[in-house]
Amino acid sequence: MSEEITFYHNPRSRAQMAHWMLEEAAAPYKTIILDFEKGEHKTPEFLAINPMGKLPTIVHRGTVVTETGAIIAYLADAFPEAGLAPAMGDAARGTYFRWLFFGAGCLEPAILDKMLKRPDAEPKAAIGYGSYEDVLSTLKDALTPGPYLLGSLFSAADVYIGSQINWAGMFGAPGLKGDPVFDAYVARVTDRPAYKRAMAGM
Ligand SMILES: N[C@@H](CCC(=O)N[C@@H](CS)C(=O)NCC(=O)O)C(=O)O
Repeated sequence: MSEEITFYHNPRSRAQMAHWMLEEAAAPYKTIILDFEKGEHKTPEFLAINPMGKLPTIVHRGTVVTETGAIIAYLADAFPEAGLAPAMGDAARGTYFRWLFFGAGCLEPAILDKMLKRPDAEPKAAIGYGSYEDVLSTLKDALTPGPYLLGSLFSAADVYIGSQINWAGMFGAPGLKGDPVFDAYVARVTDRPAYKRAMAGM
């Protein structure tokens, strides 16, 4: 079984987060770029791998992993020598999972609803992320004093949350760029060599 990961990628997509994580984990991988314009992500061959026809997608040891948060968490566990997740049994793993799932279940839908100018859904109590403002202030508290979501330990959760805060800030989501906590966090995580390698390779 090949140790090399096959990484289905498109640089103008969420796959950038997986790319950064592959670099952080120092994982062996080969990249296959799928061109959205040409519909390469909707071919029968790719749909047989990921029936959603979406990126990122990885295949490792014959196993398909989709969903950006799952890929990031999987890679942290598959390459433990990179030290990107608290060890099994460590209570900090609870905090780590908390922010990983917050990234997928709260931050991402809150950002997308805001950027797509969707009207606030009702009833608030049934909306998993509550409100955009609550999501941002919760994250701001989690990053204070920082420097990372797990305090002094940089983890895969920072790859996921940091990517989203960076991306959403660049595209003008309110409350991010210009905020001292988020600005310092984004500057810190995007200064990492693995981030720079991923962005240079796109
Ligand atoms: N829930 C997925 C979403 C993946 C996703 O929507 N990817 C977009 C690119 S950012 C995509 O592949 N879009 C192509 C399409 O649906 O046609 C995840 O978190 O990875």
